[in-house]
Amino acid sequence: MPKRIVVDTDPGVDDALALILALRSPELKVEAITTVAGNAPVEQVTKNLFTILELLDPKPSPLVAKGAEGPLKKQLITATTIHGEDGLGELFRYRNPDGSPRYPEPKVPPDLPNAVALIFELIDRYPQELTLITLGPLTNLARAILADPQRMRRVREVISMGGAISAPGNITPVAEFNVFTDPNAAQIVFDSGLPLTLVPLDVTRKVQLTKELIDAEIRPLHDRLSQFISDSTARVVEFAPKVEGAEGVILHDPLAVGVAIKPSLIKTHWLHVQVETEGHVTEGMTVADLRLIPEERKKPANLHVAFEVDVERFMSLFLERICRRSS
Ligand SMILES: [Ca+2]
Repeated sequence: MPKRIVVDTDPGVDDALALILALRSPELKVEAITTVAGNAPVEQVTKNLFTILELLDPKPSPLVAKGAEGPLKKQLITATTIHGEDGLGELFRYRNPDGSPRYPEPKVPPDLPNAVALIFELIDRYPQELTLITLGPLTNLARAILADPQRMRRVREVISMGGAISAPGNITPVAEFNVFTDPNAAQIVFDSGLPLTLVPLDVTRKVQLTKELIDAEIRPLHDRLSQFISDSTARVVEFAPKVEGAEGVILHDPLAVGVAIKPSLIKTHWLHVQVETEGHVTEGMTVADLRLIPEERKKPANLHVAFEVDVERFMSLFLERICRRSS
């Protein structure tokens, strides 16, 4: 039976690829997608989600809810330098031959439910069955835990893209973007006792969608989705070497979805991890107790942290699902 999934996301160029992967994988049943401010403000990322859903047209269509407008305590910091002004590679630049926009404004329902309310509704409907995959700042999840910790214990598992354990950060020298954006939320989630697998930069940096792969595997498909992938990733592919020191789009969020599909893609360590919520130079740092001392002298572990990834197996899964021809 497929896993019942809620994806909490801030689309986002790599979020879009993660959603395509999730919605095209028979191992998963995406019950709902909830949005959160992160890569761009929540109104924009919600609009981006509907652009993606209109292209994919999944049947049945997942429920959608809109989440937090900003972090619990901080001002919102977006990632538009990487993801473009619209958070999705500046799709407004593209035109059809007749001059009309290639990506017209999607239809966003005016009365979307609240993300936390929808997560609660689904927990009540499917107790002990839901896997929450978080691809953005952990604000919605922290709000849900603060509002009703008992109910949240009925979540089966959480898989979160976030953090940098032994690897450098990507927004500061030590902090990863999702955790840095809302460190207080991340700390609440890490402390909550929920069964959480963290998919940090240590592994996500190893999986990249290069221009060569896009040109060889995706462009030749010549359908609307492959056009979307090559359009939405073009800006990141161009800036990745200069801005991120990467060879292409780093598949942070798709790897978190990959872990839900095939947990054996990663190897994890069971660790005690805390978030720096105050430091001037270390804010948003995920601090893991990696000391070589007896376990009983450390605080109890709270997270399964991915340290190794089978790059080849993930990339072939990713490309196989992404390149499936769509009508
Ligand atoms: Ca994201």
